[in-house]
Order: sequence, then C-alpha cells, then structure tokens
Amino acid sequence: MSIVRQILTCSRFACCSANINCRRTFCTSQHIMTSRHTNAKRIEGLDKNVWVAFTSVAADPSIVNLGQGYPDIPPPSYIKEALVEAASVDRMNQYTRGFGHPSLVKALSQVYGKVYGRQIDPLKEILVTVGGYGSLFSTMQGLVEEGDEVIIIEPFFDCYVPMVRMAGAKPVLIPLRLKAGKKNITSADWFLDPDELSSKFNSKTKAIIINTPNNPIGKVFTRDELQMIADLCIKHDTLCFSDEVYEWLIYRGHQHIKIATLPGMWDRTVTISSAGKTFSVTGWKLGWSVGPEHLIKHLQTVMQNTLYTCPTPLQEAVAQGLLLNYKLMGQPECYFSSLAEELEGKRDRMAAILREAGMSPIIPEGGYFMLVDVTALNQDLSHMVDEAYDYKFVKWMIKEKKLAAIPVTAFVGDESKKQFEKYIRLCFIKQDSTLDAAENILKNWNKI
Ligand code: IK2
Repeated sequence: MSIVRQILTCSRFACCSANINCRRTFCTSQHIMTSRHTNAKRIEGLDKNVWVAFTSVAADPSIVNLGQGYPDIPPPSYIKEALVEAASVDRMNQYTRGFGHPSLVKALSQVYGKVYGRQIDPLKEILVTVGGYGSLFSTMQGLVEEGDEVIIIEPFFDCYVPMVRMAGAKPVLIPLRLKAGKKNITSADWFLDPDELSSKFNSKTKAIIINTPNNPIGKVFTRDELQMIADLCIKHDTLCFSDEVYEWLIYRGHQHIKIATLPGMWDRTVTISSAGKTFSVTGWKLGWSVGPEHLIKHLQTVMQNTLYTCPTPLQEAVAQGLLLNYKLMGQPECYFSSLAEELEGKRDRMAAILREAGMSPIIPEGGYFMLVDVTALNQDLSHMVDEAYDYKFVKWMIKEKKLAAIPVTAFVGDESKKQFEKYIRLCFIKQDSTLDAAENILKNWNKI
C-alpha cells in the first residue's frame, strides 16, 4: 500500500529540515504526517469544543468568569472530610469494584429507591462512571448502533451530538420553540411542538436524549411534556437517555419528574446523574447511570473494556455524602434541597442586575444557568471576524468588559443558529463576591 507523505518542517531534526523521509515517531507535533497519522473517521469534524475555546480565554484572573458551569461556593465540609478519611484507609487507595464501589452503589440504590419508588439493584441496575460525561459516553457506546438515529432537543448539552456521531449514528435535532408575545420570559415558555417531535421518530430512531433540568435553558420538563415524549418512545419502541445531572436543583413552584417513573418507561430509560453537580464537586468527575439490568449491562461492558473503574476514595466519600443526606431527605438541612434554596436567591439577584443593564434574562426553573437575550443592547460587532453573533459578543465582552459567558449557539445545530445567536449563557452558582464583581461590571456597562 502506498502512503502519501506530507513532509512538514521540523526544526529539531536535521533529517526533516533536509526533507528526508525519516520515520521518527517521537518527534515534535510538527514532524512528518502520513495518511497513517490522520484522524479516525469517527472523530471527523469534532475537533472544535466550546469549553476548550472559552475556558482558556477566561483564564485571566482579572476576568469575572460566569462561563463554565462550576461552583466557586465551597462544597459541604462533610464531603471533603469524608474524602480525607477515605484516603487515610490503606485499602481505599486501591482498585475497587469496576462497575461501582460497593458502598456507593448501595447508597445510590437507597437514595434512588426512595425517589423512583422501586427497589434498585445496586449491582445490576447502576453503573458508576467518570462524571456524567462517562455515563453519557458508555450509554451511547453500549446502546447506539451505526445507522441509528438519535433525537436531540435543542439547545442541548454540547457533547450529545459528538457522542452520537462517534457511535456511528445520526443526530436528529429538534429545537425548543419560544411562545410568542411574552414578556418576562421563563424557561417554561420554551416548549416542544408535539407534531414536530412526532415527525422526527421513524424506524431508525434508537433513542431520544432529554435533559431536565436543561443545560443551558434551565427548563424543567413537566409531567405532561414527559408523558408526550414517553408516549412516542413507547409507540416507536425507542429508548430514552435522560440526563438529569441537575436533578436536585429545582426552584420553587416546580417539580423534577423522572421520565423513568412514567408507566412503561423504566424498561427503556437510562438515567444519568453526577456527583459533581449533586455535591458541588465538579472536579471529582464521578457520575452514574441508573436503569434496567438489560440496558445497564451493556454500559457495564463498555466500562470494563475502557476505564474499568473510578477512583475509590472519591466513591467512598460520595457514598458517605449520599447516606448522610438520605437520612435528611424531606428536612431543610438536606443538601439535595438546601442548595437549590441558596441558589434561588442568586438566580433572582442575577436576573435583576441583568435587567437593569438592559438585557433580558430567561428565568430558569432549575439548574444553575441563565440564558440572557442581548438583542436590546444593539452592540455593533460588524468589525469582528465573521462568526455567530453570540460568539462575537462573548469574545467582545470578555475583552472589553472583563466578563465571561458562554455563547448559546454552541448548544445548537447549524439550522437553529439564527434562532439562538442573540443569547448568551451565564452561570450563577457563584459566591457573593463573584456576583458583586459581575454586578459592578453590569452597572457600569456604558461607562467602561
Ligand atoms: N450533562 C449536563 C447537562 C451537564 O451540564 C454536564 C456538566 N457540564 O457542565 C459544564 C457546563 O455546562 O458549563 C454533564 C452532563 C457532565 O457532568 P460531569 O461534570 O459530571 O461529567
């Protein structure tokens, strides 16, 4: 087989500078590229990533970062103490059970047993993974086949599309639509058109991915909306992948409903969640999938042949945190509900500041993000390199106002970019001093 060689200049080795085909494999990234060095087809076109792009832009400490979704409020002290304690026990520093540390899957089965109102088998119906990301990845790899179609609701957490593509399947997108003519918009004003959704299902549809509370919009799907989705799943015999990493972050007047608890849905649903979001420890990167044994066993196959297991001390600490809060469920001190109460004040404060600055926030019913419509600012960005308006706006805002956000078109496909390009996403799980700094910028918007 002939290999076409493209010689790139490499200053390190004389052979390269002299344009001689050397076969050094441990050279700098600018050494020799042959067709053997090109990417696998499954990652074709997936090289751009909003987090990689905007995390580095916002790294400057002088920038107030309301971009990426991580808390700068401290996690509960007991969870940090539990980690210290776990790491001090020698056997906790060694590999544990691959599909989930025994005490963690047991604690998860207790908590979710209560929430689902059914017994959850800790060994067969739960898989612990590296973050919610790991759960999503093992779900796609374990259950989605080449040639399948997977329905994704826009705006969506950005990794769904690449993960579906990497599994060889086709993402089929459907946007949430905004109710016309409303002022003071909330995430509840964004809805799925039932006929439009129904038109996306066909014989190739393997699954629909839902995300409630949704990132980035903050929508908490109602029972009726979930029932409409469930009816379609049952009618077309498809699976449902329900990303519920913000399951505990629900604001007053709203209720989180697990689609897996609707009649006929347990057997066809994988539900994904995250310790990072549950206990404000996003850096711990622990997550889990819950579902029926006949689905979870395929995710377990992916896990045992890829990552095998997750860090033992982290799992032990999360188990302790879950057990403690399991006992407190229904009481005000329970972190599952107290964090949302704390965040509701931050949400309302942020909305008020944004309104004063002439922007239109969309009040989220759950999660810790807020979409903001910046249309009314009429910021002229025509001098900037041509790209979606929200990308330009965020880059401009970081540079000129020292405030970082995330552009919302990162969460939609090409056809919906026009619908969403006047929105940016802000994260409000931040300590008061961070919100004070943001307020200062927004109050002086026209002076800075
Ligand atoms: N699913 C959703 C909906 C998420 O939001 C996340 C975490 N992403 O947050 C970063 C951001 O939006 O700024 C995940 C899954 C992944 O969870 P984990 O961090 O546990 O892997």
